[in-house]
Amino acid sequence: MQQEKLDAIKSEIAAADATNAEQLEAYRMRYISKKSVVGELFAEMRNVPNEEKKAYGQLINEVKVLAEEKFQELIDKVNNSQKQSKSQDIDLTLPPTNNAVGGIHPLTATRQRIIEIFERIGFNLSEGPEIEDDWHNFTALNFPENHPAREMQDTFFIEKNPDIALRTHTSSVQVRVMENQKPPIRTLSPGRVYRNEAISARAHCIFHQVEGLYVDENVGFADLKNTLYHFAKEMFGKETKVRFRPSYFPFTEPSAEIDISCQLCGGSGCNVCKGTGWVEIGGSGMVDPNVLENCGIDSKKYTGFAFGMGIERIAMLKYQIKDLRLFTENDVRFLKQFRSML
Ligand code: 2NL
Repeated sequence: MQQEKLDAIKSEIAAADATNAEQLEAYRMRYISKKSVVGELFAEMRNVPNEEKKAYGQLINEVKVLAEEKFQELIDKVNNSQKQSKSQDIDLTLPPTNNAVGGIHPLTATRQRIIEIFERIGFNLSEGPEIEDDWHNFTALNFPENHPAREMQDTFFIEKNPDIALRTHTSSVQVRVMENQKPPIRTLSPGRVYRNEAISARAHCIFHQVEGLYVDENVGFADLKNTLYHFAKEMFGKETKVRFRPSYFPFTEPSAEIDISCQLCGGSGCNVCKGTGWVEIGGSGMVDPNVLENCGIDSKKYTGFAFGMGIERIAMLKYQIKDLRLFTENDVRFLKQFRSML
């Protein structure tokens, strides 16, 4: 009698089918839930004599496993058929959804353009760590111990080990190049640098620099000037004028700031150039012989020039961007304006 009942339930389960969620639920109510026929079989356990309990338990457990396996099978079946019917629902006459195509970030575009200009005149690229030691960021570059120039570049130090800092310029990369290579060296090092500054429209604690270094026999200030003339005209247009203003850096002697004629007013004076007709794009100079010697290069035989520029600054001048914070805020209204640069 019992066995017949169980067989009947088993064949019912084997024959069960479901094509939608309601039928699935009906199956669950009939074969899985507490009040289902299978549930009832378990409830009947208490009327079974003790000596038969074990055998009965095994039998009804088989039914339970069967019911559950079938349930999973039906769930999979209904899910799959829903997927299929969804894919059949596609209306091919609808206009396509707009695929948002991104653009090149203005800093990336500016960096790439600078690299392109210098690569064409024989500079290669070099990279180095953003976490630097005192030697590569300061000492090799002729910053004397306790010299105020070290404070000039509000450095982020590691509190526990003041020998380690976030690089304040990419000159550290060029120190590494000079330590590891022999002249002639013509290298360009773009990269991220860090200074402990309050963030404003004109300053940020994280920004980007590109530095160039040329070391060989008979490199002179005329080479420096001509290289940067060439760069300014390629980057900003051939009408651009360049002037060098005497300056000071610990690692160059002599040193000069690089100015170009104002892009906005062409030199007649406006609020971008504060009426002077000139805007600064970076600094430069002849590599101090001490720096060459610190890096294992014979300063009697070799001379070199170097320069550094802020990539944000170049991008701001080129695209008339008034606030440095725009580069890092990732406001799409700003970024969208550069979408055509692909
Ligand atoms: C600036 C000024 C400069 C350099 C960077 C340099 C590197 C070595 C040796 C000597 Cl390894 N000099 N770099 C030289 C002069 C100026 O940057 O205003 N940067 C934004």
